[in-house]
Amino acid sequence: DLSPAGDGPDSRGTVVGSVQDGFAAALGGVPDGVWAAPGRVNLIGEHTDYSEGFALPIAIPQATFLAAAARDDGLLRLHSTQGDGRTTVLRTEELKPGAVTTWAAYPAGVVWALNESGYPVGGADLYFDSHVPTGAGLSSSAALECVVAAAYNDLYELGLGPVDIALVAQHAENAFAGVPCGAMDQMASACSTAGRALHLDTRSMTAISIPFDPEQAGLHLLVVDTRVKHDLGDGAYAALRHGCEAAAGHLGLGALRDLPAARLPDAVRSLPADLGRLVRHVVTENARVEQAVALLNSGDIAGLGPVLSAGHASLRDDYRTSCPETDLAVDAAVAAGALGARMTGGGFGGSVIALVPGGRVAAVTEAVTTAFRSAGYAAPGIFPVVPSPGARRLL
Ligand code: GAF
Repeated sequence: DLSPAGDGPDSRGTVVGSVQDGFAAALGGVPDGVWAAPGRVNLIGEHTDYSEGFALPIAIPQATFLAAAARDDGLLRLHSTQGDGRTTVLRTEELKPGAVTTWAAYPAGVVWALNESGYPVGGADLYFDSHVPTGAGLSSSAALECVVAAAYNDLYELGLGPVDIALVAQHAENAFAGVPCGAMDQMASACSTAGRALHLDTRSMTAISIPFDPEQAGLHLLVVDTRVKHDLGDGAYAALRHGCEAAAGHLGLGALRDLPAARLPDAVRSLPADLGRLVRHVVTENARVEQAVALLNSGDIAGLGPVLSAGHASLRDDYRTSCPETDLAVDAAVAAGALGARMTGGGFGGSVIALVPGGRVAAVTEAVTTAFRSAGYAAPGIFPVVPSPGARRLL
């Protein structure tokens, strides 16, 4: 189990030293380097990436850190600060989908995916310290995958760019760990830059970074971790993906991305109700990404608020991936002065983001905490995030 080491932003200097020390104690010797890859929140564009649509994520300060050294004997030795104290030892040539069922499937999957994708790589000693909360919808698995891909890229001089790193990481998650996710999380973890959001087109896999500095506009982006653990591998996510693919098939489209907004009412009428509401979410959500991008490009960050709230309503009513805890966090945040709020990530629990004027941060935090207490829910984790850099070498 990789539970979070802390909720606060990482102190880079401290973490680099501690993963070097952890590496020496658990695996022996000195690492060749230290890398980091972040988790993410998605501003808007949820459940669109497997319909070849658009998204607008940012990387968050919470990252997974990795001290790594190449090995020339084909062994892959994996150890995590958040693990059970044991080192997982695998042989790279024996890796195959389904063979690893613990957290180690994500890093081992990347090594397998590199070899599968025509990048011959060998073993390594890998020591992890993850500061991305798990099961919180903040992409802890993408961070784990991307940090391994970034380290291997340097250790084995593969010459991969950030998009290549993201796609290898996604391949690992899809084919090795067996989770049918889209590419948004890995693209956010691999390609983000500080102070910017990533306008993602998941058909062309282009990622254009646009300035996003809420603090300059007197605003804060708060994350509310509802503590309701979500799990993309539990079947509900795959069912949604299949629903979108089936709807596209009914409509004679390659992907829902290709349905123009003007044809939406007819398309919804022609489909069974369960598929129609999925289509309505995807088409309107893609439009909300374009709306949000236009707002950011014109410097109107506050204007994002209503777009976030409209996105949540669509996930709650049409896509049905919210849950009572995320709905309560959104409603309480908005009632206490947030300009807008929505669940972020896969849903069925996980986290909410809220765009909050500086003067209302304390009130929103208090209101959400009180609402959770009154409802008998576990205390949420509430913390601010800023747009942070993607996967990178620290040492
Ligand atoms: C999860 C998936 F991993 C992403 O690919 C994306 O589909 C997201 O849910 C929903 O937008 O994080």
